[in-house]
Amino acid sequence: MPSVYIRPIALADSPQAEDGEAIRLGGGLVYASRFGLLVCDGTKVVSRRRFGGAEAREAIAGLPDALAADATEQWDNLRRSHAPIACGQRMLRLDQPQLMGILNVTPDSFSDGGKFLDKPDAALEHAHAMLSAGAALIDVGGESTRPGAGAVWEGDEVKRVVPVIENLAAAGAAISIDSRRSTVIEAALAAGAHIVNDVSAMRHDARTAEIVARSGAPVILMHAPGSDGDLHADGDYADVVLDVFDALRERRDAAMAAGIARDRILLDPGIGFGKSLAENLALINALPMFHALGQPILFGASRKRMIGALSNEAPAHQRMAGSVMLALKAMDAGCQMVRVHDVAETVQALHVWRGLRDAALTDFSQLA
Ligand code: PMM
Repeated sequence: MPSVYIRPIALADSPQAEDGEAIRLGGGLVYASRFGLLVCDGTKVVSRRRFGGAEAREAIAGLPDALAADATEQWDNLRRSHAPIACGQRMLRLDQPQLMGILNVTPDSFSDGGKFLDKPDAALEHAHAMLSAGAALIDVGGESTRPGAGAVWEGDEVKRVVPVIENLAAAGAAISIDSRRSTVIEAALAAGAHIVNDVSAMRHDARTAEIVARSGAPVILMHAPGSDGDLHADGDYADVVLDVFDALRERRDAAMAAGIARDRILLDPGIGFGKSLAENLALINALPMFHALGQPILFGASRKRMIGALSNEAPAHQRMAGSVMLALKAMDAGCQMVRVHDVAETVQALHVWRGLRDAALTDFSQLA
């Protein structure tokens, strides 16, 4: 059965820059004016054409019926805006990029492992510093998912994350729990976490979907190729962009089939999880396409290995500039949430980026 994909291939500064051709991507501050329409059968590309925004209906009408319905849905999804997410008293607006600050309470995470384990004061101080610097929410994790990380007993994972979550919740912070274990997720939600961030996209633990559905909490479904123990295994892709797109669509549909409301689901291409440098780069360049899935997009590349690989093997603590660069790339692609370690620096970049976007919207000389 052939499949169809719509990929934005040219971004515009504003709708007036490309009169009648530009659409607003994912309800954010980014516009796209040209698109690629790709039909594939397995690994074979059957047809490809390019079209401007004003020609979308005509381009889609030229497809066989079975594909036209899917393409119409993707076209509508590209322009779908997303309601804010309530996190206790806070509302997370998804019409502009938000920063998620990372707090790993683990012995072995690749960049901050050991800094906050068994040091609750240091962990909380760091979380509060990220909030003061402008993080919209804090992502609390108690298990390292780096390649080859040792397994952690779920009782220990609960003990690591729950006290931190309780404290942050009492302070009114928005919190996500970064875990793939239902017991940990359940304990974290009871302790006051608002959002579930599951790097296995709810494949690791069969109970997770039921718990998320019952709680009504939003869930972030991240792509990783491996199932079970090693999330990084089995990364052999025919085309990494299309394969990750298909996999996220399948997880979105599985979540909805499990009773999770569509407006509770965020998707994440899983940069660095079972992907080579070339595959990560291809995914990052293709980010605007993921709006065609119709869900808010989270992007996380902060301090990841790919930055070291492109910068003379800089160690994790010297990857801030590369991380900010990739965060900006995600903002330019209209991603609604960016997961970062260096909150203050990324907030500054975000503010400057935001200034440019706002100025473009009122720059009528573009019409000249
Ligand atoms: N990366 C890590 C952990 N959790 N969650 C999401 N949704 N997306 C990511 O890219 C992601 C994640 C690994 O990085 P870390 O060790 O710095 O937390």
